[in-house]
Amino acid sequence: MATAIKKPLTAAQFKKKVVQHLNFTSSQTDYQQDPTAVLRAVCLTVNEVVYEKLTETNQYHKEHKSRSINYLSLEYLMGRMLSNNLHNLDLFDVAQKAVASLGFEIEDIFEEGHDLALGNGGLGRLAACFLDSLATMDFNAVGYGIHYEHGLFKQQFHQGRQIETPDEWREYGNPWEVCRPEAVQNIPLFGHVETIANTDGSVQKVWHSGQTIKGVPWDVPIVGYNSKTVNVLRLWESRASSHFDWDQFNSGAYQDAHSAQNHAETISKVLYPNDETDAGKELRFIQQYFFCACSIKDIIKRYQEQYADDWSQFSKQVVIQLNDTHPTIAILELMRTLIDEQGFTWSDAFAMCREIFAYTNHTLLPEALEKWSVDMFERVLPRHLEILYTINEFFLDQEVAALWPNDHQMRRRLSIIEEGPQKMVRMAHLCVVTSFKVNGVAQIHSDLVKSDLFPEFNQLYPSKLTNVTNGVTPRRWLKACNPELSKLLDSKVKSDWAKDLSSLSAVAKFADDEKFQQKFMAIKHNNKVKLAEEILTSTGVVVSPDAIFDVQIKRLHEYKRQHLSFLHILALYRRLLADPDYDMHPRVYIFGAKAAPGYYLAKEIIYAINKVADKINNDDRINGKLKVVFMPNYRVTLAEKIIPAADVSEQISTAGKEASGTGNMKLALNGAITIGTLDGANVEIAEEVGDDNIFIFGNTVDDIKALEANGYNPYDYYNNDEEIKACLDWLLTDYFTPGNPGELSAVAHSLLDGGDPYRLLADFADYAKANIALDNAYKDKARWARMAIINTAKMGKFTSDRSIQDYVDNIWKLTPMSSQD
Ligand code: AZC
Repeated sequence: MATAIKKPLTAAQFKKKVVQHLNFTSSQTDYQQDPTAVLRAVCLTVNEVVYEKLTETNQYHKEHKSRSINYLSLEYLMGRMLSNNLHNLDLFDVAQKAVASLGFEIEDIFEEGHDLALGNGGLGRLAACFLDSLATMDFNAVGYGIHYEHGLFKQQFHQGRQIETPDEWREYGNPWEVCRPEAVQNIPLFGHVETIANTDGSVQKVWHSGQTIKGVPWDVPIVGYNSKTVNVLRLWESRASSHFDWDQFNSGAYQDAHSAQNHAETISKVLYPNDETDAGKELRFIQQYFFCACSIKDIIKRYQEQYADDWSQFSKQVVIQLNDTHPTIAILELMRTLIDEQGFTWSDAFAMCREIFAYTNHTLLPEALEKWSVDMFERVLPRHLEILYTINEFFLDQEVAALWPNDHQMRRRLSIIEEGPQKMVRMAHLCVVTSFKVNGVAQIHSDLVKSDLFPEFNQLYPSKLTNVTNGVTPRRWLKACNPELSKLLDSKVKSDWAKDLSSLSAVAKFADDEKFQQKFMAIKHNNKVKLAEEILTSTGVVVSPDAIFDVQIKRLHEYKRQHLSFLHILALYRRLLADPDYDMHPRVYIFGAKAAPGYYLAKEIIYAINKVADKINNDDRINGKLKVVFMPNYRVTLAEKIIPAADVSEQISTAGKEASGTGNMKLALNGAITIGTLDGANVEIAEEVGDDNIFIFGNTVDDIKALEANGYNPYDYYNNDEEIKACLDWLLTDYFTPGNPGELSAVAHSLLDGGDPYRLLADFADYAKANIALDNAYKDKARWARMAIINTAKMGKFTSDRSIQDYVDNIWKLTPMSSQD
């Protein structure tokens, strides 16, 4: 094991500091009944250690002039920070003791914390895992994003329907963030471009902006696990560049005096709750520009503190990763700065950008490939549009024309500007043209990026497109969320598996050891007991921990096919009604998912699941063999409770649609068995655990293509499969919605007249078959235990440390803080 970092505080010292903070920072003497005050004091105590390390980290990188990775992401799904920070600093036991001596359980203190939910789903959570790994591996990294006043909405169910309420994560402040007024930036918007002719015949462009917004940075420290590093996540908040109009206020126009301020502050007000789809709003476009411009200015400021006006080292010092196309405008902003403000020629500026930017693609769904109208671009960022045209001209005339001379079709296809009734800017094209590397997030996805999404770009730039398979941090997703299993693994694995996840393979040799199996499954059972209590509290449904806990947790989307599982639940219910002795091990289906507020069918799927759940959970005829719960407000904190208790992990997207998935990795790491299609990272999980330890079903990418080539017709399945027909017809009756027939018909219609766009009916029969195999496997306790152990043991590949190492080796080329000095 690597030399452990010395514990920074004893329990007695920790307690003393907590009490000091209670007394002197918060003026709280009567805190026995106030866990919130204790939480705050504990966080402030931890921060003392954190900020000292942050200063040392900054110092080190300044002295060593370390190259930095700058991760630009519109989303970060951090979850709660305290437990993770305590584990990473090796202060967990210390804090637990200290808090206990104050009369509190540490878990109750955690429960007082808010999730930092500044993201939607996989992409945002991936960014959070990457920050954890970068700090753990001692790399010089800054995450840049937006300091949303409201993160992802909170979800409640009212009579089965999703209700959204605003997330108030920092209504009363957030102990983890610190404002940095010394790094404020001013960001211009709108206006026009003036062309000035110089005496030497050259021209100069001057952008006269129409408005300026102030960007105020808030830094959230990112603590590495058992490492020297504390990095920062810098989140930009928008404010009016000048304070409200004092004269106007004094003259009595109170509302008008505030209006500029309101407008400016709207930019960082809310996270767009869309997952995968393009929001298509000017505000979203301005959000993107605002945070990119702030970040580029900040990156340059940090560089110039060391190198002043010597730009020769810039591309050696800085690499910028674009997390999806959302931060693409950063490219144009850097071009603009270099040309208009730093006197670069166009070619030098472009060459520099091509050394600095790399882009990660997270989805093949066409609706998620961002496009912005040229008109809007011109209105908001006139100078950037000009620069974009010059890049496009160079790209088409020099590069496309060289490979495909006089091929107008090809020019049209590859152009950054899409011609049509409304001209659009294709952000992904700009990314691919300018970035030096473009990666997909799992092997199958990266292959499809090359073959189906960008085949011509792959021809044009043969080594640009590559793969980096996603990963998850084992600190949060095993050590912190599943303490009992972590202890069991500690007892069998010599090295620190949380930092070297492949060392978990050592437990594979205990997969058949009866005693180990018992311990492993007893821990799973305890976790299920705890989750059953949580389910009772949040849904009122009683579930038995002896049942199979079958989990599907992710954003609600048709391509993820929650409705495939739903349809199968209907089929099981029908079988049980027809034959109360139908042979199946009792199963609890546990869903967690938010639907984008404007996504009609996703919301109908939630409603349908809730209505069917109501009926099934209260039906005495089936002897509790089947239960269905939809846990409200799925978020990182809830995932941390569900994942350790899962027996089965549903990863059932249509092949070719889920870029990677990361929940699949977290669940398998905690000993859940996957039932899944050959999609995303499921393919690699199957490779690691072996075919005997996973239930793969359904059509492959090629099968789906073949089905479609023959003309896919969902009625073929409806008419030929009696069970499918009966279940879909059932949804048209009032069986689940007494007195209101047809209330659940939207789901059925989408699968029939709607054309079943995600080919659910084509996979239904094989899914049902795989479920029977799964049920049989569960009935054999030793077999199931073996499978679960192997899953945990074989997840080494899926640590985000491995992903980060892949990025470092193949894309970023960084060196870690040396472990010697
Ligand atoms: C997600 C992908 O859907 C998921 O498969 C992948 O694991 C994850 O990114 C991380 O790479 N994509 C998104 O969340 N995309 C958007 C636009 O939100």
